[in-house]
Amino acid sequence: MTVSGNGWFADNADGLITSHVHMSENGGGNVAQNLEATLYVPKFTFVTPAGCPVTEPKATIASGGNQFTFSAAPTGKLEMFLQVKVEPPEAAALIAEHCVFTVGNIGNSVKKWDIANPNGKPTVGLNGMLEAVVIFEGLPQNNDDFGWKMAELWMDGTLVASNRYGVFFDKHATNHGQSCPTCANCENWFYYWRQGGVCGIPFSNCVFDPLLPFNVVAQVNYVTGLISFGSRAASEDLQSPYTFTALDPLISPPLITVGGSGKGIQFVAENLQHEYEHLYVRQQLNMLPDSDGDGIPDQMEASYKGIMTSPNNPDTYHIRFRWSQYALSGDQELRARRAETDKTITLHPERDWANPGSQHANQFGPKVNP
Ligand SMILES: [Ca+2]
Ligand SMILES: [Ca+2]
Repeated sequence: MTVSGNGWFADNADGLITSHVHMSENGGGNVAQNLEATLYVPKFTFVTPAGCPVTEPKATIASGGNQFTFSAAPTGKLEMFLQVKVEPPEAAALIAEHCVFTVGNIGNSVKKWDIANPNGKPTVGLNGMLEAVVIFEGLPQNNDDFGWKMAELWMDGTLVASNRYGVFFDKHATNHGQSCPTCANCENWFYYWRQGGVCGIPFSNCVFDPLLPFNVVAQVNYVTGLISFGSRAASEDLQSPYTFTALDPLISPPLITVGGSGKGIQFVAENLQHEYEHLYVRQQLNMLPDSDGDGIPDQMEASYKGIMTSPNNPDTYHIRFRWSQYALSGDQELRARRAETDKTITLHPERDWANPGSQHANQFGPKVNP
């Protein structure tokens, strides 16, 4: 006898099923003498989830997926339709009673098996499928509660099949359900990326503001130091980097290129560095003169952040040709955009569980280094 499956059991005419029968060459064992028994050596293969969620991410709602995302409903739900194919298919109905599915917990999200699948007990589907539906209600408290999980099928206490899958949150939904320390109705990316230390969002002096005008990605209040992010602070700037031209022949070089070009968590970090830069030069103004009133003190105009601007021209590189609001502070905005490429904020794409995001099939933002 060759055993090629990953479990076995015997079935006889009286319906007796046992997975603990011992066979020997001369017909011994504990199957009653003179009874016919059929020995099954079933093979179990996960159909959903299937494949590697890291190297072959699939977010399909139909069977075959391996990445699952909480819905955007006020109480977010994550539903998984678990399927294991049994070969030979006729064995599925015989062993279903002996099998149970398990799936990983998702923090404090509430796990509920479908009424047809108490405690993960499978039902028998077409073509030898063992199936179960499990639902998680409510998003978890912590960023690290998302991520890679394992679905398993056990038969009489023995693990017979397993497959990894990923759990994600809807990036722009506001159903994290937790009391955000600064803004309870912030979008999920803001809550979880900050909670999980994914891209440098500070716990103090930083809020999500849903009322920011569409053309304002982020802004800083110079009096309070409060940085406000809008929904688009986690998107990308499709036009950046930008090149500007100084018409003053004394300025070198005449062309300058500034601005980050990151997406997702990297764009958040770039926006943070941009606003931090505005705050920094404003603090210098408390001590230093600023003849042209552009927010860059006179003595910093010559070379600060590797940029030469005129102490007598607030917009040396004519940023106002693109954005008129910077006519009186172009030289400061130029430095803030240069700061976007400082890259002094550490990014953790391996902790980004947003959909779309760094690790999702809907890939957005920096990928995890192999
Ligand atoms: Ca100045
Ligand atoms: Ca200037």
